[in-house]
Amino acid sequence: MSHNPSERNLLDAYALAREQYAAQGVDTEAALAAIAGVALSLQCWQGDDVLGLENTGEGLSGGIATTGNYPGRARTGDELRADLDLAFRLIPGQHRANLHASYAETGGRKVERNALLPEHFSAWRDWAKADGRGLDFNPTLFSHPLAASGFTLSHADAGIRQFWIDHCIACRHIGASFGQTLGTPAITNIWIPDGFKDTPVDRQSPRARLLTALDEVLAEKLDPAHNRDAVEPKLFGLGSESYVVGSHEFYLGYAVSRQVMLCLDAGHFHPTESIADKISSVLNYLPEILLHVSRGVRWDSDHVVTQTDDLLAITQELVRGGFLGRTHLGLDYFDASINRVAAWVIGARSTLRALLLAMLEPRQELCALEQSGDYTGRLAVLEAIKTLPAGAVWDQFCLTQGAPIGAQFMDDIRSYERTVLAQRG
Ligand code: RNT
Ligand code: ZN
Repeated sequence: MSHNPSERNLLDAYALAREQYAAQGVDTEAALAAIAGVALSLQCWQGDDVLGLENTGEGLSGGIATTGNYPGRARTGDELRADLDLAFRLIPGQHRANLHASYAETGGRKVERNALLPEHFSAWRDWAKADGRGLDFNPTLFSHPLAASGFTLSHADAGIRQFWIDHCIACRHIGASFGQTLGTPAITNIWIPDGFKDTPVDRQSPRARLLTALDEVLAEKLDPAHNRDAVEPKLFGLGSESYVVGSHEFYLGYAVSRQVMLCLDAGHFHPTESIADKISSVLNYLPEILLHVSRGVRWDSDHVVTQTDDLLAITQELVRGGFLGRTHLGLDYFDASINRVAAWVIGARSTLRALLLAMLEPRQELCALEQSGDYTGRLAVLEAIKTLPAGAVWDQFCLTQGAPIGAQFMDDIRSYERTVLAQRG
């Protein structure tokens, strides 16, 4: 059905591209080696519309939402892992998986979130271990009766606050157990939905409570070889339009003063505000950051990531600034209106391609122009390089990694949809 270029043609195209880039002082082989070293963390929650495996009948809450009812949603851990396996096969490179606490597997027994243990994630851990894959983790402070008021770690009730503090502490231990077993630290990221729909009178008390709660969560020092912590700010959510306790300023101050990672989610700011410009700022004060690569359309809609100017601005910053080694890259979107496995594959491939594009810039030439004050020349080069044959280098990357070329991955997705997803009823 698809008309694939022959491998010979791809190799020829790459040889020409390599020469053309070399003429600009760009080493495509170095770029290919660099992109092969980038690990993206794939959000497990794209596979099941953020519903989790607790089977409590709680719908998704917390001011985030999936729309669409494409058939084939994963309903069990095994289904979700099988779907992820396919996605990983269709994405070039070696990548990580990102779990939420709501994906615990407790063998049908109800285990409260404050009592979760590493053993409730043993299937995930064994699965990751078998593939040499890293795991990242997130406490789940939504879709739960004790989050129904819209407040968790900043709740005015000390008992509810304590429940969520204990949940987050349990999650850090689960993250550390992943890191220990898998030999690569888990990034455990705390995002809470807390906020008000309408204008609050007291903006300070919830923030003071959140600060104290976070200090309790993070009190125990864990080996950074096993677990590293991140906090994720947000401007607003559905139902928390007027006030979010964990705002950007709140968490920026928190992260810097406590030296934990800040998680910058591309959808969590004003629609025209880019996280690209924040990276070089916050890295003056923090050793590492976490990014949630996402695509907001008019709001924090968590659309599948595509190769937009917004995405390119982020990847250019990471590469130009030499920040990749200090940045953990997670994908964060959830679309239930298209094939969910394809959603992972498309977003991950676009993110990697955008990174590769940034790696193919003639950095030395651009920096020299800028340093000499030749901003006309800088603009001319930045525009001219947009049509260099980056596609041939990307194809070469896919080829050497045994990943499909172009949209060829849809062949496998369609056959999986017929044989597996369609059977899920
Ligand atoms: C919500 C945050 C958060 C979630 C996931 C499910 O606005 O972006 O990262 O998307 O934890
Ligand atoms: Zn996020």
